[in-house]
Amino acid sequence: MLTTSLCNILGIKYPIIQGGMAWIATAELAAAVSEAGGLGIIGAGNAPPDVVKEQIKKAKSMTKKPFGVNVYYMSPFVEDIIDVVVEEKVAVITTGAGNPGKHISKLKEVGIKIFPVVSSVALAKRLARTGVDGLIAEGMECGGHVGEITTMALVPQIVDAVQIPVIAAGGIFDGRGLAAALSLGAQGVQMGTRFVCATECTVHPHYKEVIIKAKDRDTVLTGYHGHHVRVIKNKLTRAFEDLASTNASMEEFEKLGAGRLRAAAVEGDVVMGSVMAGQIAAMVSNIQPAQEIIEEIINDAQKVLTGLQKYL
Ligand code: TUI
Repeated sequence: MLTTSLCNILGIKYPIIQGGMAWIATAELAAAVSEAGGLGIIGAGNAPPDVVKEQIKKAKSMTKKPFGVNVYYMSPFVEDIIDVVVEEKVAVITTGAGNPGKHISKLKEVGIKIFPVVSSVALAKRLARTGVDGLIAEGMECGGHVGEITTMALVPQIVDAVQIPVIAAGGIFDGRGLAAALSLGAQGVQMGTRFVCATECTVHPHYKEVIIKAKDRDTVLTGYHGHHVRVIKNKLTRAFEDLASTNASMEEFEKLGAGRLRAAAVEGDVVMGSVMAGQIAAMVSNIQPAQEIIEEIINDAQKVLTGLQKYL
């Protein structure tokens, strides 16, 4: 059986975490992933606290297994979201786009585990000192907001820099990816793009179709001043390129980007919406139940790891 320290810390069967994608990772997906033995995550994004509370209650009605919430630190509601996760005593939070340091004692008081996302060694070291339970090392292969370092280079550097469990994210699709992450010293993986195409994911069907059709070079980094977002190429990304060639201001980039993820994920506008996805989108070729995805990955990782022993 493929288990790691992450499974013991979180009380889960398999070391697989589902990415907490804003507008995409709803209670239905989170509950399905947790029911299948992984850790499902509700993406709070910029949602107001009452919506997040309702999502948590819905997930609790669908599974008795642990699940988590991703807290997006750029949200205007971040303080209220922390209050909601504390009230609801969710098992774990992952955090993105900011430093959860000031909330750690409040979260720990009610036994909530904290796994911040990091994309650099300096931030990993800083956050490890605040007493978090583990770190999610996100490589630049990921969809959405990304750093500058690839998963292959980032994970071993962070593993060597901290004493807490590290979860690898970015470019992981199957059992080979899980086995590779474990080989780099990670205690598990986080996957976003593959779970977007889970049957239980409530994202608009057009979003899933675009991921299924994507080929190796179909994602691109858009953004400005070190703020990069990986999305699938479309009319919107070409508009971003045109804007970049005019030396536009940050405000102009923000105006063009506003509301685009919701447009793609909820309305299904995959032409002028922001279809965030990782580079492994090219490997996603069908829609499968979360349980099938997880079992396939675990079985294949076990085969890969046993196969490797022949060469040792
Ligand atoms: O956050 C992400 N990925 C994202 S966020 C997003 S877009 C969005 N749109 C609407 C609503 C909500 C979200 C799409 N993808 N990844 C996690 C991540 N966080 N990667 C890097 C970081 C990060 C960056 C800076 C974490 C901390 C940090 O600074 C902390 C400090 O104190 O310096």
